[in-house]
Amino acid sequence: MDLKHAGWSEVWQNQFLRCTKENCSPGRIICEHRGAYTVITETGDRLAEVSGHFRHFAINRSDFPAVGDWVALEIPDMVSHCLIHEVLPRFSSFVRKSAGAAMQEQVVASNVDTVFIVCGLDHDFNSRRIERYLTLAYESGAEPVILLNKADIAQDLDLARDQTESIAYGVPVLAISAIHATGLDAIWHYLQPATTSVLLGSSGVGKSSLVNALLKTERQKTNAVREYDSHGRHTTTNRQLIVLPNGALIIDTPGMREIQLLADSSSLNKSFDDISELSEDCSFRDCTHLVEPGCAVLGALASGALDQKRYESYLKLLKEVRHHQIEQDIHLQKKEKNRWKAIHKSLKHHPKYDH
Ligand SMILES: Nc1nc2c(ncn2[C@@H]2O[C@H](COP(=O)(O)OP(=O)(O)OP(=O)(O)O)[C@@H](O)[C@H]2O)c(=O)[nH]1
Ligand SMILES: [Mg+2]
Ligand SMILES: [Zn+2]
Repeated sequence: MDLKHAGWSEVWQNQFLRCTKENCSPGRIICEHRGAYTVITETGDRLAEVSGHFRHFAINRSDFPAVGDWVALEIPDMVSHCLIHEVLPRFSSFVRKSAGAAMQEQVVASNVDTVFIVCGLDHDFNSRRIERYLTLAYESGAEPVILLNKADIAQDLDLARDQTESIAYGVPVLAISAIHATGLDAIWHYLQPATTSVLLGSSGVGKSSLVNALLKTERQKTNAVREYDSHGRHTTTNRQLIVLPNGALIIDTPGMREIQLLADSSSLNKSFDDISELSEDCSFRDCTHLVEPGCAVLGALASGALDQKRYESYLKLLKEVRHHQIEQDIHLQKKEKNRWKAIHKSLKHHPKYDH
């Protein structure tokens, strides 16, 4: 396959030329299995694993390949697994905290141009969740677009659209119906050949249905949601990069149960543009907007200009951002301590320092 169809460009070519390992070819991760990956290469789709050297030097989970990554890999012959030696630097990545583990970041999708935040206009609709996804989308470096799916069964489509637009400044909000294939033209605008996008959202919002509508085939498995609360059944179980007929690439993902914020305050300020603008008028530069006199945010809250629920949501996410910052600092301190330990140990074995 010509890798241009998978998004390969001169920029990637230059990155690839920097790889030190010899006899490597470029490839793009299109699917992640337990410990193995499907990779698009010039000679077709191949199964690959990371090399022993790679595994040895990987520190975080996020160092491992993720769907969307470009990698340098060794293709031994036509039957054996390929060996991944390097992941080319990502220009954008959507990262979440993996369940359970402390400070383990998991890359959900990388090198994406557009993040589609998909909501279902059934019982799934939730402004607070959109704010959370938006913050993560800003953090990823990709452009967010909000898709309000299931417009065909929406009780009040205009209200949902207004509510969404009021919390997502300047972010495109598109109402669609995946199963009736309506509103898709507006989506195609973002799906240019060789660009990559990712579908994110809770289980059951219709991400796989949308992929099928774009492909005009039932390629992805879909499943009915629970009637009383519209919760999905976690039908899609792994992330997959799919090539659309026009040459655009789209990543279908499993619905996420909970997403914790791994973001810094600048991404939060982007998704809460209104609050960040207000805070410029606070009397204190480091105002927490909780109790301070002369706080413009509290002022707007009192006058009704700022919605109480949005304010609460902001505080909640801010707390998570701070928590993440502290965890990261501890992580860095630990890493630094280990580095010095290793240096001391090697110095001990150095003849000059032998006592
Ligand atoms: N009424 C209506 N139902 C839809 C629409 N899009 C999807 N659905 C239904 O919603 C259910 C869930 O759709 P999926 O595509 O499986 O959802 P998903 O987001 O991929 O879910 P996971 O793979 O579990 O994360 C299915 O029964 C779909 O038929 C739509 O536009 N309108
Ligand atoms: Mg799915
Ligand atoms: Zn304030």
